[in-house]
Amino acid sequence: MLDRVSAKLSDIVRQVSGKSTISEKNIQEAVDEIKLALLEADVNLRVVRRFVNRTIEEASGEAVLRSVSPAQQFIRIIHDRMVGLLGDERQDLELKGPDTVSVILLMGLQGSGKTTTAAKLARLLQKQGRRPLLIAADLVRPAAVEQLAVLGRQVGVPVYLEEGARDPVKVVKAGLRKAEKEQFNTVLVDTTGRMQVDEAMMAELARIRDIAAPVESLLVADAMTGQTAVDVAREFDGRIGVSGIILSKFDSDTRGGAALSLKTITGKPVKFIGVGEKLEDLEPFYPQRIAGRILGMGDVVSLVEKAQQTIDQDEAERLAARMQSATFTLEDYLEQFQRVKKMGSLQSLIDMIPGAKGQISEDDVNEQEIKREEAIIYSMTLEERRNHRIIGPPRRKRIAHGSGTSVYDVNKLLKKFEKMRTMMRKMTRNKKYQAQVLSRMGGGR
Ligand SMILES: Nc1nc2c(ncn2[C@@H]2O[C@H](COP(=O)(O)OP(=O)(O)O)[C@@H](O)[C@H]2O)c(=O)[nH]1
Ligand SMILES: [Mg+2]
Repeated sequence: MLDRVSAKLSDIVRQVSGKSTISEKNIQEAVDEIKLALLEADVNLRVVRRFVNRTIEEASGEAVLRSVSPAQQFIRIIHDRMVGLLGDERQDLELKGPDTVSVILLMGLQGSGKTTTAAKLARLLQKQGRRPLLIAADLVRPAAVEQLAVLGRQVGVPVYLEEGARDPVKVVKAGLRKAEKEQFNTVLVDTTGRMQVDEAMMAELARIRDIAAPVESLLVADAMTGQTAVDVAREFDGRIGVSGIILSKFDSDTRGGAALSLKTITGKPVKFIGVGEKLEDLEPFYPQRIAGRILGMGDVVSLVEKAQQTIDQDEAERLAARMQSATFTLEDYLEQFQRVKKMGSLQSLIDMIPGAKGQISEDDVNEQEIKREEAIIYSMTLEERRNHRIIGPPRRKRIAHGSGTSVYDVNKLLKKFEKMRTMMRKMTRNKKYQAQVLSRMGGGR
């Protein structure tokens, strides 16, 4: 994934990190190298210029040059800018509540991965407790309907299809009626793609959009096509309206041109990435994590962790506020995992909570365990994540089944989570303790 651009940029970061002082000249040199790396990665020229100007502007300030750790400061700026290119905050799907039908329209060029992504996304949403229905509205490619039928079967999501149908708008209408009648609350519409953006495709999509009134119109764009993906996104947005982008084939994209240009050029967030051909290969897109990966933050952990702490300051403060109001939920808990991954070290989670060292064993935070716990929480509905108390035995069984774990694992996680909450509640009664936690999380700086 993004191996080539990452190799270049992490090299630059490593070089900078070895310096004890930084001059305007060093900054200019490093920025020039980054500029080359980005251009080679097929990042849009406008994006590159903006990145360069802003980085120089921020880094040339006296603050950096006079700073006790100029290299760290500078790398933090590069990191922040990179996160900005990728879209800042994670943007999730904006779906309606479970009692109304939310339509998700999937569009894109032929071969971009629409049909596969429709099935992947349906699978993911079902795991989150929604009731998805797939509609086969690509009637141009002969095998497209059959392809979706097979994929639907594989992920266990029903597919609405009409053999030999000619009019996709009719199919979508009928599919929506079925959804209403049978209480499906999330409808994913797979549509026709062409080799290139053309008028017939746009007209058909516009008709489908008008009758389906989607809450999400997602463009599935092939990451490997670089700037073409960006141009395609602009055209679809101009004509149909795009609410978000799914970057498919991210696993094969070594350059990163699309990922790094899309947000700046189109203003549309990347919401998911396709990371393989298998049906579980769809991941939420986390700008911070990808930026970390691109810059090879894992390799320079010792140096960057400090910088990272500053970056995480807002996050830490928000979290601390939640601890104080004792509303720490499984969702927040899940967020901690992302944070741990981002920082590249599991121990850091334990270290952040004073007194946790004896209480939470190393064993509680091994990679395997984290993966399992993540799977378990992903298999919960939002309601369950926000209020774990409602998770009784039948729900535990369902969650265990959905996450491929056992009821024992689910029980274990819930018990551990309760223990953490209790610990936090104790903490919140003690002001000095709080300050200590905050500072360890980087919030006190
Ligand atoms: N490696 C990889 N292949 C993908 C990904 N998404 C889709 N594909 C492959 O891309 C090809 C085209 O996908 P398809 O869903 O039929 O595209 P559509 O024409 O837009 O519906 C298939 O061979 C998929 O397996 C992905 O994220 N990674
Ligand atoms: Mg298709």
